[in-house]
Amino acid sequence: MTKTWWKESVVYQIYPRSFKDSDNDGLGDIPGVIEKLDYIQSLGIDVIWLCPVYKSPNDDNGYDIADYRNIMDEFGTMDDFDRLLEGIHARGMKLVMDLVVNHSSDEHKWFEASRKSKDNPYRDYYIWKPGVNGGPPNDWQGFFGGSTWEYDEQTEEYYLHMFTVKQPDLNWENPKVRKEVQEIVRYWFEKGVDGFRMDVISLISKRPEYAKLIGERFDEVVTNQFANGPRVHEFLQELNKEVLSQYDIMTVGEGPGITLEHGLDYVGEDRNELNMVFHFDHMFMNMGDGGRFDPLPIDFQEFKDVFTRWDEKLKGKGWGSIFLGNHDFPRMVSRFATDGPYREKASKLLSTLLMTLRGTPYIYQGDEIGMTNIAFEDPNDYKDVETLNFFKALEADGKDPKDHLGKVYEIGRDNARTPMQWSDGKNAGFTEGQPWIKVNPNHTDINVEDQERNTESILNFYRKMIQFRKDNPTLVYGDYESIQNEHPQIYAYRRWDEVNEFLVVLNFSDQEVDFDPIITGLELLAYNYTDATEDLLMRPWEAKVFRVND
Ligand code: TEU
Repeated sequence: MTKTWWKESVVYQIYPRSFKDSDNDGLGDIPGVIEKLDYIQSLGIDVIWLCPVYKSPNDDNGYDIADYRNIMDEFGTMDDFDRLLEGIHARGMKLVMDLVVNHSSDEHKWFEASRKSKDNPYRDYYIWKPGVNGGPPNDWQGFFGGSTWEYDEQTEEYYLHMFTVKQPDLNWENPKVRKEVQEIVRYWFEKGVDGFRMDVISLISKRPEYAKLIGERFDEVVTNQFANGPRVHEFLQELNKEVLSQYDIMTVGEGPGITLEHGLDYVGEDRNELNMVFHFDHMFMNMGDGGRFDPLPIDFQEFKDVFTRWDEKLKGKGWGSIFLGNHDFPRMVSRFATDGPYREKASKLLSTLLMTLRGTPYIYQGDEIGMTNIAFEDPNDYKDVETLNFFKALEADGKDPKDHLGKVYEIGRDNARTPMQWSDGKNAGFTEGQPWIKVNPNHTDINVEDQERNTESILNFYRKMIQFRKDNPTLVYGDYESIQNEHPQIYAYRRWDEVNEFLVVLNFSDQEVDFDPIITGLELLAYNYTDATEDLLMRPWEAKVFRVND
């Protein structure tokens, strides 16, 4: 397996809207990120992934781009961006941007031209179809609910939008669109950007039949009908050949619908497509029959198996990404562990998991201090378009969103979008103004300032674990094997190469567990209880990493 910088990197994801507000308009911004670069560097971060900062009407918080070469006014100017990039590079870090090119905003000039007339030169930049029997071209339902087709009176046709009506899908069949994307990517590389996270890149090639929906379960429809279309690999190989391959950069494709079976087609080292993907096997594993807002309990066995299966699949052939949350999902500690009395131990345990699996770890802002989910009592406090559409659908059904808030508490995207908790002061130190979304009241207990002072804090534990990973390349490249895989509370695994062998033992429960790994010569190196000993009587949410010495 070839060794490269992006395999050895630890990535920190910034959702700029909620990170740090420098001008007190209530929205985070680029100068706010600049203020915090020393903090990010102090964690041991190598790469920052910045969610979209381009011009946008913000129907989906920047995932609807109106101009790919300019910065959103609310976030600052291109000068601010240049200073950010300089500041990142000056600290020996790298910057990965978000590339959102499955769709643009309906306020992009291409779309404004496209919708004008059927013979407009930009018509084919998007996907237009005539209606069928007075209705939309087919019965597809989008990611945020409702038809994927919007009727446009000007030309009496429908356009495709897999997300909101303000996010029309680009037509990748059109070579001019692909050329535009190449030029956008080149523009940012020429500026010195170090890579891209590619939004829903698995969706760019549509199945030309636009056939009737093949099933009811949304995740199955995504995998088999919306994602992994017939030309996706051709398009990615072309982008790679024309632009990506000419720079020393990293790419990670966001891949709803990319299952184990497709993974290597995207990231196989012989494929010349992407370096990594974010698959969603663990993120969507608890989706019930009713879809996103019908969550089931987390199945711990399946959780472990997802990591094991992907490691097995990619080993020696491609590279993985390790993440437990981002701006689209609940807080990882609330979701996969516990935000009750053991929250602190549990956060450290998840950090241990992130830093000891094979694949590049991604930390989402705030997880390094153990930020938790939010539960707003008033539906009007929610801001995410996906949640708002869920409310609208309920209302259309004669239901009161208030009676269904439990689902939003469990799975809604705003859980991860409350402002970063810098201090116990006003608005958690995020802004002096009125924050665009309410701050989590628990910032009085959970905040950076407090954890900076405490040597045993979650924050300082992250610093240690990141350093631990860097000191031990075995944890990056070494082999992986799950131990006593069926254990109901413990996730244990070995990582080894010619130089070293490690055993990681994680107790995912509120109970004490007497674990016997049947391995001897264990030397305790990292742990989340200060008074930990070498035994394997694992206390609640206890995490231990041993070196195996014989
Ligand atoms: O997310 C794509 C995606 O798969 C999500 O829409 C996911 O299905 C959903 O959040 C689950 O509830 C990307 C971005 O990360 C997301 O923020 C955008 O809204 C979306 O694409 C559209 O650009």
